[in-house]
Amino acid sequence: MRANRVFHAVDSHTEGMPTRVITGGMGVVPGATMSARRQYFVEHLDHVRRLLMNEPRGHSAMSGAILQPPTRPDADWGVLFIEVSGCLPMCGHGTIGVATVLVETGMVEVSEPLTTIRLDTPAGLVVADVEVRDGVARSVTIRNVPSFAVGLDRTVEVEGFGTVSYDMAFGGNFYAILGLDQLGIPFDRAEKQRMLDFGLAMMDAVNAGDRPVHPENPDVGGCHHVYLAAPGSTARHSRHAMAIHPGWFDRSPCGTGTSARMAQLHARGELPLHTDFRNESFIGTEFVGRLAEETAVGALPAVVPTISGRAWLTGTAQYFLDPDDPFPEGFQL
Ligand code: PYC
Repeated sequence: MRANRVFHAVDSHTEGMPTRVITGGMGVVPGATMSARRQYFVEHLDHVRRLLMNEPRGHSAMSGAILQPPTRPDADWGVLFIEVSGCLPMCGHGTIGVATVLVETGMVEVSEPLTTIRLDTPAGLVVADVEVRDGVARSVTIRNVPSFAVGLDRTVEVEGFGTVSYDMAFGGNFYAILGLDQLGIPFDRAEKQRMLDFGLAMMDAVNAGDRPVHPENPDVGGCHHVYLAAPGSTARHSRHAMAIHPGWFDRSPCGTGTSARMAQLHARGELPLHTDFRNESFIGTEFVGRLAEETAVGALPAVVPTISGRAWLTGTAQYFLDPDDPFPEGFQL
């Protein structure tokens, strides 16, 4: 065996969606904040993301997180979120996966029945409350970054689909939110290609026009996620397919998407604080969200969401890069 890179990983899934947690082999990414480290990683180290997420080590819907020492004194660990799509500011299913891995591998001090872990993410501090029984993480509730609606009832011309109306909201990433009934596409896995085609065309149209940018962090911008709500979805229980750039669906109910959806429903006056919101993924798994308090981001009214879900460890691995490997950054088909 020859390797000029070795990465240590604990693999997990959160309600069906993988989080490959990189626990060693990365070193400390330069930067005074996790947002600055994310920027540095994107500019200088993105080949590591591609190696770990792309085929043959990953697949077309792969997702992961790189553990780092925190950059702030009130956090236990720093986290960079990586995916086939890029390096996200925040990832809800990834945070639930990271918290579960930290508890079950003993990388944090564990207390039962509740272990609180404070995570330094590029989008800000995220607190994870892990319910622990017999050393096992049974469920995780994260307190996400402030989430807000950017615009309601916007319209955009989407090539091949006509004029579409949507809401834009932020929950750690930006989400275009609309009902599938508007497109006449049934909520059926057999229709997944049509949903993806629409989602990607929608992202292009939004980013060419009303491209969203975070009011307090210009490095966070663009719409790469489209929340397609199933017919019959309500402000208490929503089913959806989440189309993500460059062309895959979240298997989990998407923590940042659930946060954005709750911020949108709150802005519409349909979801009050302290009320359960059940969000179902395309494969039928569920997160339960709640809005803990109102706040503001810049001039925009915002809410602080909590998201509860479960994750399971699926294995440990060391990923090598052989110096003769013809695909040192993997590939996508
Ligand atoms: O859970 O926030 C999330 C997420 C983002 C992209 C995939 N999952």
